[in-house]
Amino acid sequence: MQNIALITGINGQDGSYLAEFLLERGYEVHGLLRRHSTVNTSRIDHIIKSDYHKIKFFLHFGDVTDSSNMMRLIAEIRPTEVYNLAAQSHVGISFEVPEYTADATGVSTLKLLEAIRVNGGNCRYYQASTSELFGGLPETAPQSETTPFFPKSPYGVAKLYSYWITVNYRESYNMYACNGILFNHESPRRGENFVTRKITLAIAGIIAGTQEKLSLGNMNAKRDWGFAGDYVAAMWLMLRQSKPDDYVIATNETHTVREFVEAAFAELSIEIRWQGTGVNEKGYDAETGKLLVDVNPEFYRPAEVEYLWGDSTKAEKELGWKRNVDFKGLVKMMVDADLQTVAGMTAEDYKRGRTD
Ligand code: NAP
Ligand code: F7E
Repeated sequence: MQNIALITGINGQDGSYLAEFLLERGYEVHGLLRRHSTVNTSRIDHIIKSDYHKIKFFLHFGDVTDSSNMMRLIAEIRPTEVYNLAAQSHVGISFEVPEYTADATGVSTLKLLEAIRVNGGNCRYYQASTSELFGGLPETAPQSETTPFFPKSPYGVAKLYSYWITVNYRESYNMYACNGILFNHESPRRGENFVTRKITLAIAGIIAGTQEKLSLGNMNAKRDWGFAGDYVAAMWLMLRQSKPDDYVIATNETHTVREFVEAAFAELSIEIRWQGTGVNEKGYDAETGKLLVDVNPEFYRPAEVEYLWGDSTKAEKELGWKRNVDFKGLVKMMVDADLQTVAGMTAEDYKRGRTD
């Protein structure tokens, strides 16, 4: 039987890696794409231009907030697997657009599950749940499938609804529906306003001479950062089990935002010397004394998740999942990619120039 996948959020970071992963495994892949006033398919253009397009890879205009659209697409495509990745996924911005976030990140999950149920309910369903569900209980770390939820943002609260409605449809209608509780995962395709990509893009801009310094918010926040390419494999593995369940996916390691900054500059052999605390904290090039990093309270959030550290023992045991890229490898991959695109050089070129 032909495996047919529908991916919502196909042009997002994870959607693009998942589409590649499934196409390589012989799937027919359908993706939901929102209409924009300018084309925003840069993460999947290489697939659109490949031999897969219109033979194994199909794009459909749609929006997860539109239930009639979901109903029709499920009826027409008849997917064997649905990966629901679409969301207003920025935690900070969810405080600016809380109601829309509730619709797109929360209630839309119900619309998609209902479209699947009404159309027979026999496909396998993956829900993009998140470590932001754990949010506000720092004393309970590392966080696993049994850690209590306490979201701290409109995004986290919307995802909490999505998590429970997925469990509810599994229990009420015997649907094969799973929650992947994924901790932060990054890549060179990460959106430019998430902190890791903001850091690596700023470093490339500083080296290219197009940006003066990097301004950040809370540098004490701790995150468990993995590589998005490793995490899409876990999504697929969740839908291969004899019964549906929920799994934490994480690296089991945590770092502060400040440590990410230090590690990224270290890829260019630049050591950061920190001075001051809070809004007065500044990071200087230890060798030249140039100001490279400062704090702008504009990037603080009304409520903050201070400490995320995942325990993915269950996924490792039951799914056989493991990460391939470690923290240092991830930082290097992102710095190298942005340096090449923005400054047209490699880290080695830069380091050679600095010592010449
Ligand atoms: P992303 O890069 O922001 O991608 C989000 C995708 O959702 C984009 O394709 C976006 O399309 C689409 N989308 C947004 N609103 C939509 C709507 N109303 N209708 C249809 N499509 C819509 O996010 P990501 O990092 O790939 O994350 C994928 C999913 O995993 C998200 O649900 C996110 O919340 C969740 N998650 C992410 C992480 C992480 O660390 N990356 C961790 C845990 C969970 P446009 O381009 O049109 O906006
Ligand atoms: O922030 C701090 C910020 O926006 C990480 C999403 O994929 O992962 C992501 O959510 C930390 C926070 O990711 C800046 O306050 C400091 O503590 O990169 P982020 P996030 O909020 O953890 C989860 C798992 C998801 O599910 C989400 O969809 O970094 N921080 N200074 C900053 N963050 C940003 N964005 N920009 C700053 O200037």
